[in-house]
Amino acid sequence: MKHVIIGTAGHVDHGKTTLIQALTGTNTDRLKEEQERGMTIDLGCAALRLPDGTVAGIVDVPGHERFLKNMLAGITGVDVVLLVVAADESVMPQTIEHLDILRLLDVKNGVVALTKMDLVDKEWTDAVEEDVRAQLAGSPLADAPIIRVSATNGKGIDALKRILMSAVSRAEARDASLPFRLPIDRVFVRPGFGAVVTGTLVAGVIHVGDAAEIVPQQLATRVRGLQLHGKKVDEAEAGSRVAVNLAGVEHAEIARGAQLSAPGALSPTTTFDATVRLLKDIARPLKDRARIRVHFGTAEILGRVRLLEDRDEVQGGEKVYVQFRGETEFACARGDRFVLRTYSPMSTIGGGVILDPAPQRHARRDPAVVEALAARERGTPEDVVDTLLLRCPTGIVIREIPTKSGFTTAIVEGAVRELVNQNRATILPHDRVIHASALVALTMRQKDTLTHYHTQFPLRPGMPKEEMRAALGRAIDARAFAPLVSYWQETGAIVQEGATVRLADFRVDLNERQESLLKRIEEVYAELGIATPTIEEVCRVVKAPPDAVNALLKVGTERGRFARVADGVYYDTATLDHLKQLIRDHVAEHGTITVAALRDLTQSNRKNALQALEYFDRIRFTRRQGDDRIIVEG
Ligand SMILES: Nc1nc2c(ncn2[C@@H]2O[C@H](COP(=O)(O)OP(=O)(O)O)[C@@H](O)[C@H]2O)c(=O)[nH]1
Ligand SMILES: [Mg+2]
Repeated sequence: MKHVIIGTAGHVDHGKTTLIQALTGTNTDRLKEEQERGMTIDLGCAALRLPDGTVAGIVDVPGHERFLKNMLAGITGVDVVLLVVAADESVMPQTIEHLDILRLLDVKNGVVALTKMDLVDKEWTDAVEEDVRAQLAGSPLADAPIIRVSATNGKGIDALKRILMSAVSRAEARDASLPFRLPIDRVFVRPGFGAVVTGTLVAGVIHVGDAAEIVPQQLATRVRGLQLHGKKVDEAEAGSRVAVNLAGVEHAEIARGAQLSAPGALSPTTTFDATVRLLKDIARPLKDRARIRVHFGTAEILGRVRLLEDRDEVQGGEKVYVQFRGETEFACARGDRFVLRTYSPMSTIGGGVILDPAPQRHARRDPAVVEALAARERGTPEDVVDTLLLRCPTGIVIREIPTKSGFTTAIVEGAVRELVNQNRATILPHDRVIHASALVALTMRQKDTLTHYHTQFPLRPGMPKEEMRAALGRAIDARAFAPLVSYWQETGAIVQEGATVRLADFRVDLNERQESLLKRIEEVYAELGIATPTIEEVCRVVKAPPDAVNALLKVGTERGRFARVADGVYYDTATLDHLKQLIRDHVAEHGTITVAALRDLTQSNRKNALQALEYFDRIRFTRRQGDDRIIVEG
């Protein structure tokens, strides 16, 4: 199912909140102060069930100029805008400012509601509609449908729902294949559950149990619970408004503006390179070093803008490359759109697109810097491959990239090399490459999984590989898994042994009771020698359950005190050494040894002697020649 967010826009008191209530039955003014003042101050949300059964999330924003900062936080992640204009007042200053913001953020899919129809006559309305149409001309909403409604008497509400439905069906689905990312717009604490953050999931899919990170604070956390439109869910997809209950973080450590993301997907930064386009009608040109406010995601960051081209100021309507240097840390990604506002008095002057979220400090007037940014804007092979890798969270075989990217093999190889040099990608064994952020996320999951396993089964030497593959997520097939395991082994994070893996620093640690039990088990084996006992026999003698005996035998084998011959059959090392010596002595005298000879030497039976010799054949100590065996190694 497609997930779409509808956001309101428009001047204060034009009836946005009342219209959302008429559409959904929800009063989005949830704050006491909002209800007392009859005015939206902060973001509110609701769910709209459309005639075709789909449910769209709604974000209701404040229209008042003083709360424009909150409007900007709310408009993030909006797919369809519902611009509300009161028919009795027509276009007002924030109608225009919000339209500017929609243009700067490239929100093109919208519907205009001419509301409060019950207050005006038809002639007046026709004139207002003309006004509105003129205002929309040249904006991304130039062709948006205009619907006449009244929230008071309900006229036009059903028609508006149908128009919204078709806008929702036209909305482009957000990218669920990218690492998840949620700009946080609200943080609160639910007693007994801990911190909850809300926001619009702008990319990816989030699951209960996922490891996550809060950036720029870089707090590691885990998704404890998820709610979508007030209902508990196990997962949520890009384009949903979600409430996320987080484990292991204090709500006081988080605030609006931070982002919740897949581990490693975002890094804290104070600087970005970007394109900026100024609105046509601005009071003053934008000067180099001007102190400004930048709004992206749900954040507002103060900082200075450096003009990178050979100029000291920019006029209205012009487009330039800039470096923004923030006064605080923040999290953003390439491709994020932002709005620029002057420091004081606050007014919206322009906006742009982030081209590099973690650049070096550039010298101004350097044509090479400007050329590099222009190339980034066009989309270099590295950028294209980078984006492709982000969509393959378990990595990709390098030779599959040319067809997926449209670049030649040589260009792809160059781009991969460059990404590896910049630590944005890592080459795995088997000619695979993986995005650095994806590798960080998988490595964290691997570590968590193994740590959990070792805690749960402290006596087992390692986790079966297949079990670990399943624990890492559905998406990891055998082709993706083997190179990762080899990579982790090569980097010293884990050790592979047979069909199991363990953390490199994990050791089976026995307590005193277990140590003494292991010693007693060893004595039982040493005493019986070649006549190896069954597990049941050992259990009877040492008075311990089979689970414990089996686990300790594995530990003993790990430590080199036992050798496993078959399921449930072991020799202790002393017995093996003794048998080897007997065989060596016998062979020294007779040249070979037979089953019967070993049976007599050990005063045992044929079955035991045969089992021992077959074991020695297997470990290539002896080799069979007819009825005889010779020694082949030490
Ligand atoms: N007569 C009439 N009044 C309306 C209508 N819609 C909203 N209002 C009133 O307009 C005022 C502002 O509405 P509100 O929804 O808070 O506007 P917002 O600031 O855009 O959210 C309130 O007093 C509403 O009762 C309508 O369709 N008809
Ligand atoms: Mg309102």
